[in-house]
Amino acid sequence: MGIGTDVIHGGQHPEERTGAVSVPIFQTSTYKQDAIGKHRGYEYARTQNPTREAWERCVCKLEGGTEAVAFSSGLGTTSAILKNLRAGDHVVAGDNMYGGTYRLFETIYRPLGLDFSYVDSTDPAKLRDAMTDRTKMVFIETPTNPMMNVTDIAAAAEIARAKGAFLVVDNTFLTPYFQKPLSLGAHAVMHSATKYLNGHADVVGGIVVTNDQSFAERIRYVQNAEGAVPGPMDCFLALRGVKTLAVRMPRHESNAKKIVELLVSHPKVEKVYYPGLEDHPGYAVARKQCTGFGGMVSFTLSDFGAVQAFATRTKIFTLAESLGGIESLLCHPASMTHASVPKEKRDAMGLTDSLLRLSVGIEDPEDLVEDIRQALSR
Ligand code: P1T
Repeated sequence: MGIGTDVIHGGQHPEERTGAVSVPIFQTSTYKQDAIGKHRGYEYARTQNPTREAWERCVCKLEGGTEAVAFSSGLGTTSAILKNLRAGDHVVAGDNMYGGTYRLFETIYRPLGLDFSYVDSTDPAKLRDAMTDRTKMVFIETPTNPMMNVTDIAAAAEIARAKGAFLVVDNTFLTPYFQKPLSLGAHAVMHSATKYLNGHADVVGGIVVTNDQSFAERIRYVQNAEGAVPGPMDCFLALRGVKTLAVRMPRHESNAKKIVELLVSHPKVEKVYYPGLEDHPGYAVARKQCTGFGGMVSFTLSDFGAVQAFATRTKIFTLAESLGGIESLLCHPASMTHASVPKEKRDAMGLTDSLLRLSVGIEDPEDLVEDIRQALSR
């Protein structure tokens, strides 16, 4: 089946008793057991919930894995993934990723004994050099938030596997509509489902998909033992949201391309970061491993003053954290999503105070282009 069919039907079937076409919201914390030791596969809702199972099965199908495990946020998912490691283990991570992921690594897991190295993973040689005998995991975003750096997933998988390490790819920006990391050799792919998967800016959630049996068993165990599970209502909303993924993603992308066209030709814009631009350093790799470039665009203006002014002038693009929803958002990463990354580190990767990030929504493209044009011109 194609992905346009799988987003709607993947892992779902009409409900047994009534034939309800939409998966019901099983809003219950527990289940009646027929006798001691005799239940119907459902004991307690942290452990099993039919709405959550449908959400997991659907995303599992989309990413082409064997098991998907849902959590109450993207960071909750990353945290559960790290629970596969032990004190003393080493993780090689990309030098640019969501600021909250960096904060989780540095302020929660480093004090617990995990060691992290951050490298420019767009260069396979640098990735290879960072691997040590203690490296158990390679963790990358591609494209990255917000610098849009592209890592060759197949090359990263080969490097990780050669050392017996696990490759985790955060696929939040492109979704399986445009990129399928498991098919390129990653062991696990994760999402902030808060973003494109749900797509409507009304749920916080996360999910990881794998085709590695022992990882699947461990992460399912962590889900129940630690308990950062999504509620049935959120799973229902995410399941409803993902049904339109195959309609939304091409529109996000075509709208983004129109904005990029304007930005690259505008005299007030200094630099545009979008992997679909032929002069983007990751263009060739993106062409090879993705079927599209997505709806995220970053760019710089002359200085922080210009950025501040721009952020107050847009009428459709709303200044807010988050991304991947149907509505267009504007973010200043240095003070918002990446404020927890030290300034020297931010500046070194180009994440300066002059950088803005756009999550291009699915509104009418003419309106979006006009909004950016008028905000730049005043
Ligand atoms: O917010 P949460 O659902 O916990 O997901 C964290 C996360 C993980 N990975 C990526 C690539 C992300 O972008 C995020 C969250 N990002 C934002 C809130 C943001 O505005 O960038």
